[in-house]
Amino acid sequence: MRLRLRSILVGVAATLLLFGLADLVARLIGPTSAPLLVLGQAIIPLTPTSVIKPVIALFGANDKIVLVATVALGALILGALIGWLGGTRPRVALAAFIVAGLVPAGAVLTRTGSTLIDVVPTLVGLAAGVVVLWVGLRWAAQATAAQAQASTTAARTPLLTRDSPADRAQRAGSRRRFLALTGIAAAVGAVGVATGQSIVALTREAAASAANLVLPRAARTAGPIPAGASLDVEGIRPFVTAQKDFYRIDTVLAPPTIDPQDWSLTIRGMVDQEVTITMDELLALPLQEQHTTLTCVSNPVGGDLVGNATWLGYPVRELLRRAGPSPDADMVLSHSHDGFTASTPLEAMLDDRDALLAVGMNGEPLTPVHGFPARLVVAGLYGFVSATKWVTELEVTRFDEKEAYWTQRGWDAKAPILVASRIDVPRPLAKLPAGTITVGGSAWAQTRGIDRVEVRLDNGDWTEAELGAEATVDTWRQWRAEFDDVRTGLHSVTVRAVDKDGTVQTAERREAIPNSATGHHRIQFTVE
Ligand SMILES: Nc1nc2c(c(=O)[nH]1)N[C@H]1C(S)=C(S)[C@@H](COP(=O)(O)O)O[C@H]1N2
Ligand SMILES: [Mo]
Repeated sequence: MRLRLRSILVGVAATLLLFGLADLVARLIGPTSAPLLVLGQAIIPLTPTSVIKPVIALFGANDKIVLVATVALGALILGALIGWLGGTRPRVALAAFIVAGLVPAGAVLTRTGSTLIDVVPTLVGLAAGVVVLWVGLRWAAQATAAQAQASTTAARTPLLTRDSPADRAQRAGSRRRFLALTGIAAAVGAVGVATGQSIVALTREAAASAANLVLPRAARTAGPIPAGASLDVEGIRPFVTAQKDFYRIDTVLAPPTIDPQDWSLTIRGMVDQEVTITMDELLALPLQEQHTTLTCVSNPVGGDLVGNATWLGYPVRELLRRAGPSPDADMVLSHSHDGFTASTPLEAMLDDRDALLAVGMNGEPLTPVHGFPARLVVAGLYGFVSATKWVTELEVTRFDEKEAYWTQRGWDAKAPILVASRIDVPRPLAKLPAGTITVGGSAWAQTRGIDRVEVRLDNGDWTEAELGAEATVDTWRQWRAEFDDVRTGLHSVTVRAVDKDGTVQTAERREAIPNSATGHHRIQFTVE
């Protein structure tokens, strides 16, 4: 093995050890001190829109795994480069490793709410990494030198073997101890990353604190969901989305752990008086239930970033009234525990759509990933401008004064949900028996309601689909259609919806930024 290759191995092993050991130590101190997690989290707000956009479109809710894997890969590559450098300049490599290791340490320390002890896992990992790098680079040089000496000796005196068994043993020994060092360091690192599982641990921790909240009954229940809202189509997405199946989009690797007893919401800014409400106070208010479909602006045409639930909460309007918003204000900038913000038109929080400060979802407390202990739900607006999870503050302000998280990154400041529809069955590229083909899916135009859904086979005429009963104008509607005697071969089916304002879903293909993707969902299938 060449020196460069050995040095690269040392660099990679030292890096793996840094993160893995730190992850293990973080289990004792608290998962938010794990450098891999903190580094991943710190990078999210810095990631350019041009990178986020395709990642969300491609990976959806798996974007977090992709992010952490990318950070880990980046760190390993940097470790490899440092090792490579160490082949000739070990001191420089060591300095570079320490400087690079101080980046996660700094990220841990500058995290809001972190204390000095949180940096311990990173420093332990860094110290172990430094030792492995330093010793490993020396041993790599010795193993290589011994090898080189052996081959030059052999080359100079091809006939006479001056290579004694003692020399050979020493060479093998220096190679062996080098391999043992890098192997053990890499193994400890890999095991640490695998068993530390800081993200999983953090999510579990948050779930445990959420399990204790008992919700009161609704003072005003939502009307029952009509039986006809669910159509009998095999494979269609259920009308109510279970919390565990509900899409998740946010900018945190793991949800914050919030004790409901410590939570409060403050309304401030352009108001007559600041108002703060605690969880006990909120739960003592007459809560109401509401069926509302939530939609993400990043949902690609035909995508899954949409879900429907029955929410339990208190109308934000009533809380805003207590504070008395200024007549000059036109926006509510909601802030979350983790620093995310959303800009919602003040009007949408005051009108009769009953924007909710929600604590429950489908009869249970919110799960941590969906905003425990409280979030906003505002019908008719994409989640990024309305549905703040872990909400802690409503700042009454103006659109010409403040910008929300995603608006600063190129998305619109106001984003009403566009009329949209999706085909659930048949699945793309399904193979179907000849005869009658059943097509089904859902369509939504929150606050206006769906007027009709139209489908067409191949390039045929648009025909009207059968609609499921409407629960409210704020929920999606299922639809189904049948095509008889479809001949064998490849076909396509296309869907479009029309809302009750008469707006026809546009066929124009547009990307998600700044205000959601558009275009008709079209799938292909084969009749055999
Ligand atoms: N605190 C916080 N709230 C947030 C977000 C976020 O990143 N952080 N994302 C928003 C976006 S973009 C959407 S689409 C919805 C998604 O809510 P869900 O994850 O419960 O489906 O939450 C919104 N609320
Ligand atoms: Mo979103």
